[in-house]
Amino acid sequence: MKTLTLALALAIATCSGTARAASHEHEHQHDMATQQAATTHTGTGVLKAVNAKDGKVQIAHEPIAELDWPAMTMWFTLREPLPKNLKAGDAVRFEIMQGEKKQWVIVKIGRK
Ligand SMILES: [Cu+2]
Repeated sequence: MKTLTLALALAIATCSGTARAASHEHEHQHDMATQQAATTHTGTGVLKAVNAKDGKVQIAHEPIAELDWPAMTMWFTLREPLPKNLKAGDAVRFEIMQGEKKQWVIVKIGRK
């Protein structure tokens, strides 16, 4: 586990350094082990709006105790395209993790 933690720390350090230097969209792909080691948080809420072009969704989410977040409506970045069966108005359950630029990224989303 120590090796994995070190690898993750190095990956994060490398990532943020590159992200700052590059003006274009950062396209580095993490390997599977890194993704699974990163902390995700689960939330539930209602899908309010979808911006497919920019890969973002607006969700009125319920409180997320782990993050000390109250209920609120906010935009999240999608790591992958939104599943085709989801649309505005649907109750959803989602998993988020903090991205390289500190934005919150949905790594998994589906109907609640
Ligand atoms: Cu929020």
